[in-house]
Amino acid sequence: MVVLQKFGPHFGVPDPSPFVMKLETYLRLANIDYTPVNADLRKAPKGKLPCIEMDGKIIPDSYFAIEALKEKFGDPLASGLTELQLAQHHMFRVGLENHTYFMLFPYRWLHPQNAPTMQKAFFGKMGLPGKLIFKIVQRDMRRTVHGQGMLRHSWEEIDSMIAVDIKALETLLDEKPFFGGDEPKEIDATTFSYVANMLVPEIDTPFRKLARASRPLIDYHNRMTEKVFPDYKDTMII
Ligand SMILES: N[C@@H](CCC(=O)N[C@@H](CS)C(=O)NCC(=O)O)C(=O)O
Repeated sequence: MVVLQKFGPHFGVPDPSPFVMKLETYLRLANIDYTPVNADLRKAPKGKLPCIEMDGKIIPDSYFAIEALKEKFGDPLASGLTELQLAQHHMFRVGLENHTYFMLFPYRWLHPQNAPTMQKAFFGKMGLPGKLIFKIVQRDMRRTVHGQGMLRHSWEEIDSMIAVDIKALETLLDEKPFFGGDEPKEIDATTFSYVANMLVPEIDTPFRKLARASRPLIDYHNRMTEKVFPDYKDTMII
């Protein structure tokens, strides 16, 4: 049995972390039985989630977890794909994870219009200590995103880059039902985790505004939800 260590559902999505949701989507797409548990981040070996527990070992990081799952269960989600497609999917994924992610999460946690929502959702029950912890969390995040480079841009500059990412997603989906083609492939674990995290949470971001104006991305979200997360079908958008 595989155990998925996650943050847990928040804001209508199975997990507000695109990395966790990618891994959970992968497990479901690959038909691997798993048990989700809400984990304590402080106990995570690399200080981040997700992790999986498998064969008595804890494997941190969505990438290494998926590699370990492929080793044990095979790689059904690569079937029918060429080396070129696999390489394109790889670079597409790392683009989302190393660029888009660094706009999605600061827009939630650091943008003045959304920070109070995050504080209330994650630390609201803790009273004054919760407010102080939130300030420390924000300070650490600010350092991370400034070090990565994104926080050196103005919000207006970030908005302009978000619009380009949304347009690129639409272009890459093209007329296909899934990013991987006629059936979902491994890349759809990542793309779905981003599209759902843009569309569903009621957090006011340009991601939400632009994705909600995109019929192709909404239809993709609905298709993936129906196929992979029918337990979240109330998040489907008419
Ligand atoms: N490379 C990691 C990234 C995971 C990651 O960044 N997780 C974030 C949540 S989206 C996290 O645990 N952050 C907690 C922290 O940095 O303190 C993966 O692919 O799993």
